[in-house]
Amino acid sequence: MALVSEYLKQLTLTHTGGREPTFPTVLPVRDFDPSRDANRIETAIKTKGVDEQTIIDILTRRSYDQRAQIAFDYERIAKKDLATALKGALSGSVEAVMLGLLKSPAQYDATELKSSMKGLGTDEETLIEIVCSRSSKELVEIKHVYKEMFKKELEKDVAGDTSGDFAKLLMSLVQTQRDEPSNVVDYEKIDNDARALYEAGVKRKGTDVVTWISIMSERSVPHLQKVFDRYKSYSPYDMKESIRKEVKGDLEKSFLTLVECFENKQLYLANRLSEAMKSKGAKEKVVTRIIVSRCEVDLMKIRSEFKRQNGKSLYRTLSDHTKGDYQKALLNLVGGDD
Ligand SMILES: [Ca+2]
Repeated sequence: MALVSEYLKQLTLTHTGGREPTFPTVLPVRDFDPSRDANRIETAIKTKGVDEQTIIDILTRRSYDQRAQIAFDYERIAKKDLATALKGALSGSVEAVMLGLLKSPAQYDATELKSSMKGLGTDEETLIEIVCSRSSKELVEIKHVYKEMFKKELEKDVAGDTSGDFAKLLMSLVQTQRDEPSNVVDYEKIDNDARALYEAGVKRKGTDVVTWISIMSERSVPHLQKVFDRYKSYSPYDMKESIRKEVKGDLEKSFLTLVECFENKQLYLANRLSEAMKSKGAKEKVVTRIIVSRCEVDLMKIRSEFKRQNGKSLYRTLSDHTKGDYQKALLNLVGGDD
């Protein structure tokens, strides 16, 4: 019970200022002293063989705002940039986690998007995960930060790296035209959209993808949840089955990701984590990305969905699938066992 009340207290603290409620596992530490932390990190970096433990314990137990203050003080004290110093001191997966933590969630997502489109070939899986699972508010901020960091429009990079209907869908999502949720339930519009989705797909030969894209990228999430429910009164297949029958490849994956996120985004991310850990050669990048990007957003909810779905906690599963400093860092970010 003590844990529940602690959690509710944290929720109240983070649920302020008209922002979307968050369900973080990483919270600001009390009695925060950025220059003390910066000095401890500098000592840890200079220690022979590097004191990784201290670096991990500090950076995984501060909020992003606090880490930014530490980075600021570090630069003043050590006369060099913290990210550069960490690159020299750490390596591999734990380095990726620590560098990720120096970025805000939007900066981190922007960086992941950029690297998914870098060089030859595109990492469509990452592109789909981020673009299809982030809210409009998150995407607006990601676009802003993307331009700041890379001096290019996210839209332009996405358009240059994808093609066909897949490109059209991603572009519509990146343009963030989604309605805000309304207090008024428009039953006529729900019925019209459900019928339009059916007529554009299962009812006809081929698929009118443009209609699917416009409905799924412009309507609010609560509206779409009701549309997919209504959809079942027109179509013999539910929306996800219809997507599997009508389209293939990256377009199919994107539509499925969207529908899964409309239904329960944290369950989608929990399943991504679970699959990434099951897959041979453990997809560390996926595990790192989800935990780092969501630890101050909704990782607490992802944790409960994970436990509900797998019967085993995220904490225990990570303990079994990772090791060393990387494991320590992830377990700190996950925050506890369920
Ligand atoms: Ca069809």
